[in-house]
Amino acid sequence: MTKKTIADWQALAEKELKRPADSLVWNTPEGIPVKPLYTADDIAGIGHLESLPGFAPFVRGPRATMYAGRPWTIRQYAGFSTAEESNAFYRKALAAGQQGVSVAFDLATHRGYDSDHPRVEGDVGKAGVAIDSVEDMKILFDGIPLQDISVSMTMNGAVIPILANFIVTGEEQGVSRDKLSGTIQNDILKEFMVRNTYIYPPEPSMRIIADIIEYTAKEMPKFNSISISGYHMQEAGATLVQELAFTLADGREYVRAAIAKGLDVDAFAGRLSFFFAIGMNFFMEAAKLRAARLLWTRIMQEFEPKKASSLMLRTHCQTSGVSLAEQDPYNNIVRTAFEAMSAVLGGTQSLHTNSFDEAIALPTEFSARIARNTQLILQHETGVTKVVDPLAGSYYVESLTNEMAEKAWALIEEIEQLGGMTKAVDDGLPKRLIEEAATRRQAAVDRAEEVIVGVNKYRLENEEPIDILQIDNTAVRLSQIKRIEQTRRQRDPKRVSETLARLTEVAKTGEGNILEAAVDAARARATVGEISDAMRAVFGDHVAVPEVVHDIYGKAYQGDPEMVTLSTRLKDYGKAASKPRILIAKLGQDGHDRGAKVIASAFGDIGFDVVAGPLFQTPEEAADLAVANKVQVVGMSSLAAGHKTLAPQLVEALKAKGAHDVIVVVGGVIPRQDYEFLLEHGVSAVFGPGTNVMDAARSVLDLLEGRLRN
Ligand code: 2CP
Repeated sequence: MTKKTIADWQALAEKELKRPADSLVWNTPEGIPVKPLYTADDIAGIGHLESLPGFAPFVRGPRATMYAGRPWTIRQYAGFSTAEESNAFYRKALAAGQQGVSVAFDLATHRGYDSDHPRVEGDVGKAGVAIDSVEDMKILFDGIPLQDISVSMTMNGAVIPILANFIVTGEEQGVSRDKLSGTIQNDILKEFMVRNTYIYPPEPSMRIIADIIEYTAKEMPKFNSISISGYHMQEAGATLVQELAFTLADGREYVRAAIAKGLDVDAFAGRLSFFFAIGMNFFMEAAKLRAARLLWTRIMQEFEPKKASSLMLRTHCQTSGVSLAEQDPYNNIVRTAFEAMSAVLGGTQSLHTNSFDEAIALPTEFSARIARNTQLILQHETGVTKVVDPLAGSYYVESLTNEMAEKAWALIEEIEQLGGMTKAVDDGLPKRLIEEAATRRQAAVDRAEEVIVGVNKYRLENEEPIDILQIDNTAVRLSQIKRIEQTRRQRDPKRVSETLARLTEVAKTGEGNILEAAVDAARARATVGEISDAMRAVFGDHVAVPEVVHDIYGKAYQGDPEMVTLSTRLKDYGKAASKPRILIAKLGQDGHDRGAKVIASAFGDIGFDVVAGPLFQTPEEAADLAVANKVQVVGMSSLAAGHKTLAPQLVEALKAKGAHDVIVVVGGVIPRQDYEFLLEHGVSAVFGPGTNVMDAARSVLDLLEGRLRN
């Protein structure tokens, strides 16, 4: 048989297609043209192909035997309501095959407020467990032996009081801190970019991180001091290249901060860990993890470490939340299973698989079981653990690994030109690029150019609502307040104020370690809020200026008849009344602002006058802003389950200020079960997950025109 060439293949392909083979190229949001065929030519000359697992640059995995020696850790992120309820959930999960604990804290805790603080009324116990002091933390880990089970804690803003409480909980369980294993997220740069659960400004926040790295390097050798996270970037709309580049650039910045503090790179680098999202682009996600290891080794070589482990990227992964849909929710089980497989083929060390109801609410015990079992089935039934890095040598995956690495490296270099990630974050470039990507993607989904089964194609006519977990935040708040009061009664007030004063002093002078001082305060039973305030007194609060990108959504719809009709209607309305003005409001401690930003940007392009409100407002403050800006509509975006408390309060606050005619609409993660409640409490429309932005804009305009007619 004669050897066939690419030209032969192309000719045959075009005969089959009856059009050019190039028309099959898929241009991904990363700017990578994915061809229909990859061959040996595509991997010729790629440097990493000869590498082996366990050796730098670790493309094929950080351990020599990978899952054949020890499978990844099944580490499901969970937490809700009170410490008692979350503890019971963890114990059941561990008994059913989960291998590590991962704590989700509520937003009040994240932002350094005790449960009795007036700003957090809608947030207590909602998106995670409420922790106010060591007393709560002890209950959270009751019966969970901290010398055996590793614990991950997703905490960034209030990282000091939470880690201090964990250390003291260990002590009081009889486990000294050198035996504690686990991870603290402690990644503040991405908070300023996307996740928004910061407290202090960037500079003192970076100092806190360096102090934690110093303390854990000296005192907690089994503990990972940081989980440098790209997850939230992808959730906020970043492309995979952006996620990869910005995460590694963040990592480089933390290494520099620790070295600037006088630490030897080998003293801490082996305990830096990472965290990535795994979305639906199956092969590209696996390639991303391989490229991440390659590039991290390259970055770390600059610091000339002596230990091989200092060059090694170890990572946790979580399947993508944003890829889940409210519509036809059992599809989410399938999505998650594919994403999990991709994470595993990419060589993750630890994995969380989302539950199918997570587009709507926190998982129920039933959905959490399916999510956990997805991983157990992968580990025990599919055979994927038996062979190290089975994708190695694939023309496509190796080529993708190389291309992802090259593209991400170019972006990392751009960040360097700006002076590193702290400066780039300050300048706002990464945030802007991510928001542009998010808006572009929303337009692609709204236009069904990107298909989501059950949402913009193959949609069910009737959806049966599924059972969801509802948290009674008022009850949780009252029980937390009771325990805070009890703790305050039982502690020695002099010891509390002395330890807090010492913490403030360390924060002010820069002499001593902040975490060490906070551990003393936690031992004395100072609360999370008090420890946070002791530092707030010196560092102040970070206040972000809301900015919105323009002309992305509008461009995608340029000339589209749907857009033309809507814009004309808006102009006509403007002539009859005034240009429709909408305030996009974020209330409570919910910092998830992708939805709000995309809506603000798209509504602006469609023709609304948009006021983008700041984060973390009380209903009262949002109503003031609405009145001051003379808006006709307030669009409240809620992604953290506070809507049943906060939306009615917003409606009442507007009325109290005489703004009876302002229309309130609510969008975001709102379960269908809550629609009636919201409508009964003065909300005019609810836009749940998967809402097409053009449809939402039309509905708002319908409401405005209705008001005009009445
Ligand atoms: C691993 N080990 C092995 C092998 N593989 N030993 C022999 N042969 C092998 N093949 C060893 C490791 O060296 C390690 O020991 C121990 O087994 C545990 O393995 P590991 O790979 O370190 O796993 P891990 O303990 O589970 O740690 C994984 C991570 C850690 C990634 C390093 O940082 C982690 O667990 N991260 C989780 C982060 C997380 O859950 N985040 C939640 C995000 P040594 O330690 O002695 O070396 S919540 C997300 C939400 C959305 C949010 O943020 O808002």
